Amino acid sequence: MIGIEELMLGAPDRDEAVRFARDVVHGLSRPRKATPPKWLYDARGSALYELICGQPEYYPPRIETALLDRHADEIADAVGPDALVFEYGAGSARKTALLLAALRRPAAYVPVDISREALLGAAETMGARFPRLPIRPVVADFTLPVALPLGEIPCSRRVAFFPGSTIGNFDPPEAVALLRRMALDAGRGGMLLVGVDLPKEEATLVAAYDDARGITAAFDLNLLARMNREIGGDFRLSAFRHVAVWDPRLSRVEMHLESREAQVASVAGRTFAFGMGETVHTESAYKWDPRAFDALAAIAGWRTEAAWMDDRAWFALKLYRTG
Ligand code: AVI
Repeated sequence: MIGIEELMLGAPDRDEAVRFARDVVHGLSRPRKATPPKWLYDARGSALYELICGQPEYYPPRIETALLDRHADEIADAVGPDALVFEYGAGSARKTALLLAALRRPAAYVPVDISREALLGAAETMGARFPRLPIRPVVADFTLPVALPLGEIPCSRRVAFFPGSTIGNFDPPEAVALLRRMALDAGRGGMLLVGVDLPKEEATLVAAYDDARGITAAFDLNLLARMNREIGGDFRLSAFRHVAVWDPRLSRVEMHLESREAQVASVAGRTFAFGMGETVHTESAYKWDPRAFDALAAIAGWRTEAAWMDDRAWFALKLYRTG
């Protein structure tokens, strides 16, 4: 395989368990229990997320893929030749193949992901698909500040690709901080192509995060199984249920694990009481009005370049340029 060299930035596995335990203890000690969504994505969580993407209720991947497909030439024209594409949280990188196939002579691909296995799998698939493309996987937690070694790779411009509406999983101040880091990584003349899920009818949104087959419920409950496995938890999974709610005031869908009974559970050497009906907030998925998202991106240093939307205005692909 040509051009795949893995770079390890950040902490090895043991430190990850320490960070997981610290986040869980901190999150379950709050008056309103909540845990950072990134811990949903262990190997099983990532596999379940892939299944979620195939559920009929979970519309974002289908619409985003269709938008990338339909507007590939316009995107390639706007980006120009010899661009380096970097991707925070690359995962399976399926949509990236569409982008790289559309671009003219892409200079390199730099996927960044916390999961070494997922990253190397994606790098191999992409290497087979684009044998002449230099691929530089970086193992790192992109939710923490990481300096990417992008300056060493010759290219005409750097393009951050952030599909899937993953930006919606960050509270607005965190989203600004992340977009700002992408702007710094992209540098002068850099671009950002980002998938943004838009507000819509409540029933559609709730169904997307609580599918009939229960895959999203299994994804959410897997967080408790992960705590049991990795940091000494004793949660009974049957004593909790997955709930998805739409908060129109904050324009976000929230995922919660709700305690079915009054109970006590231990994890990471600490004991926590749960009232009947009490919840742990495990993920938010903000649905951004397109103009409000432009304003958010502007705070982070991005100027609007172009946008593409489906007919129902459910999802947008937005292209920005550094100022
Ligand atoms: C990864 N992220 C964009 C998904 C979303 O839609 O917020 C995660 C997800 N959680 C439940 N379903 C999908």
